[in-house]
This record gives sequence, structure tokens and C-alpha cells, in this order.
Amino acid sequence: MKLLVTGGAGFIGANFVYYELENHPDDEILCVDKLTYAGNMETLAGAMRNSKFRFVRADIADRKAMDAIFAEQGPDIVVNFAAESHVDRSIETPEIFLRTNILGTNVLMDACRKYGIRRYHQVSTDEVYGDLPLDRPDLFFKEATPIKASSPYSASKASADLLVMAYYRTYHLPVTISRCSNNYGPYHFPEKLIPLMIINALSDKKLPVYGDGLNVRDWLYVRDHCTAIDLIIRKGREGETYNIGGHNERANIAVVKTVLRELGKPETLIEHVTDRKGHDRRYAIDPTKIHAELGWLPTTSFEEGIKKTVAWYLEHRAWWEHIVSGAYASYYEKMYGNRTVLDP
Ligand code: NAD
Ligand code: TDX
Repeated sequence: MKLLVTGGAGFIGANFVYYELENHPDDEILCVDKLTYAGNMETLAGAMRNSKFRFVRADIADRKAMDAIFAEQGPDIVVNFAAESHVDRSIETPEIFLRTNILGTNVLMDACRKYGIRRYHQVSTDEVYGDLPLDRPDLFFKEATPIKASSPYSASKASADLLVMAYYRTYHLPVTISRCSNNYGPYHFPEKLIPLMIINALSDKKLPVYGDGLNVRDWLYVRDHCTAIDLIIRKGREGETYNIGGHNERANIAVVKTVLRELGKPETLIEHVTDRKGHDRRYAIDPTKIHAELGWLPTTSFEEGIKKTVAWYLEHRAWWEHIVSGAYASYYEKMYGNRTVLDP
């Protein structure tokens, strides 16, 4: 079997590449990644030493490039992780999100139609469902929950999902979609909450918590996301969407305090700052379908996962120091320099 994994130089895609190489050693993996600010060849250094792995730098929205890759490689399964993935960046510059996340999906699926594949899998997100109120803990996102995106990022992911289902209905392209909750773990880019807080705390910098810090996210260790996608691409039913999550809801402020405890750093580092525009209040996934149909369950608890993650960032200083010493510094100044510090 030959897998084409897009966005494999990013956080979840790279974890998936390593999962597949380990668990399906006979399969070949071709990674296609544009290497935007979020793509990192240092992350793939281990995979590059494996003879079953190949890397091509290309843009998924580039029709000519995708055509050439499909013509030459003839992949059996396409797993599309490639995306602009950060909500805050989408609020600043929506356009690139529409290009990569919507047009890129369109281009990839056209290549799939032209050259024929066994499965096209779209890696989507729970953010397409919008948010849930904090005072209704009985409510969860189900696959049938209407799409109601809040940010340019989630609107672009929702648009791509609609397009994927349109290709299933219109062209009978064998597709599946997964919608996962917030991931954390190794190789997570430091613009996202958990790695940003770990790295700031290690440098004794302030930890910028948006607004009251009571927004809730449903956290899943990245490897558990990879096991779910692996099951869906091999055993999931065509035309189906699967929600992925482990019932692990935490308020942001609680997550930040856990990180500080793990690192032995004081809570005085926490600073409440201007809220994110349109900030979703709560995400919570109902994973009943993937459990019932494919037997999937997460295996890493949050307590264990956060310990492993903190240990990983302590052991891989060079990986993140290369990032924060580059263009990330001007990103940080732009995003956080003008935020007002809120009264406690
Ligand atoms: P990431 O930002 O860490 O990585 C994205 C990767 O895609 C990078 O390697 C980047 O270079 C590549 N890329 C971007 N534009 C490209 C283009 N035009 N052509 C080719 N490659 C391109 O993202 P991530 O957190 O690993 O997320 C991966 C996928 O999972 C995304 O589709 C995201 O929407 C989805 N997702 C993420 C989470 C999460 O918590 N991080 C949760 C649910 C779903
Ligand atoms: O500095 C920060 N301070 C803060 O309070 C950052 C970066 C975030 N936050 C808050 C905003 C969110 O409520 O923490 C929460 C998590 O923020 P992010 O890490 O930016 O993730 P989120 O916006 O929830 O989106 C993530 O999960 C769903 C991924 O980035 C998406 O790609 C995925 O689809």
C-alpha cells in the first residue's frame, strides 16, 4: 500500500508518519508538504532515514505539481493533513486559509478522481461545529451536529468538509472525514496553547491567557488521534464522518496551571490578556460512533500525556529553540505586543 500524507512536516502529520512507519512497516509513505512556517524538516529527520519514506516539497493547491506527483506515484490512500491551522493567524490573514484549506482540498480530490485512489481522507476539526455554552455540560458535538463555524480557520475547514461530501455524492470519490478535538504532544508548534505555555514558563516569561481563561477545550494526546485515523482509512466506511475525542475537557486556566506545576514554576507568571476575537467557549466531542464502529478508544490520560509532553519539550530544546529564535520572534511581538493585560 502506498500512502500519500500531506502536511507531514507539521505537528499531527509527522506524528502520523511515525505511527505508520512503526505499525505498517510494509507500506510506503510519500509526504507532500509546502514547508510553510509550520513545516519543519528537523521533525522528519528520523523518517528520512527510513527507506519506505519519501519527501516532496510541494503546495497542495498547485494543480500542476499535484498532477505530476499523482501521475508518477499512484498513491492508494491520500490523507490530507496539510492546512493553515492557527485560529489567531486566520483572524489576521484569512485569505491563505481559504487557498490552502479549501482550494488545496479541491486540487487534491481532483487528482484523486483523475488517477484513481482507494481512499481520500480529510483530516478535519471539531471547530467546524462552532462552540457549546459553558452552562450546558450535557451537550456534545455529534457527527449530525450542524456546521456553524466561528473563525476564518474553522469556516475554511468547514467549507472543505462540504466539498469532500459533495465529491462523494457527485463523483462517488471514496472519502472519509475525521473531526478531532484539540491535540497535544511532541512536535506541537509553539504558537499553540500548550507548547507556548511550556516554552514561556521555561524562559520565565509571562503566560498570556486570553480573557477569563474559562474557555474549555477537549484535549487528546496526538498518538491517540493517529490510531483513530489509521483505523478510519483502513476500516472506516466510505462517505462517513467520524468524531474523535476522549472526553477530556479542561478550562484553559486549569491547563496552564497544570503545565506550571509540572515545571515547578509559579502561578504568578500567568497574565490575563485581551481575548481572542470570536473566541469559541467550549468544545466537547461525542466519540460514540468511532468507538462503536471501529472499536477506537484513547489510551493516554491527560495526566500521563501532559507529563510526556513536558518531558519531550525538556529533552528537545534544540527543536524548539531553532523555531523561537527565527521568524517566530516577530510573530510573537505582533500577536502579543499590543494585547492589554487585564486586571486580575
Ligand atoms: P500544523 O500547522 O502543525 O502543520 C500543517 C502542515 O501543513 C505544515 O507542515 C505545513 O508546512 C503544511 N502546509 C501548509 N500549507 C500547505 C500547502 N499549501 N501545501 C502543502 N503543505 C502545506 O498543523 P497540525 O496541528 O498538525 O494540523 C494538521 C491537520 O489537523 C490540519 O488539517 C488541522 O486542521 C487538523 N486538526 C488539528 C488539530 C490540532 O489540535 N492541532 C485538531 C483537529 C484537527
Ligand atoms: O496564547 C494563547 N493564550 C490562550 O489563552 C493561545 C495561543 C491560546 N489561548 C487559548 C485559546 C483557546 O481557547 O487556548 C485555547 C487553545 O488555543 P489554541 O492552541 O490556539 O487552539 P484552538 O484555537 O483551540 O485550535 C486548535 O484545536 C483545533 C488547533 O490550533 C486547530 O488547528 C484545531 O482544529
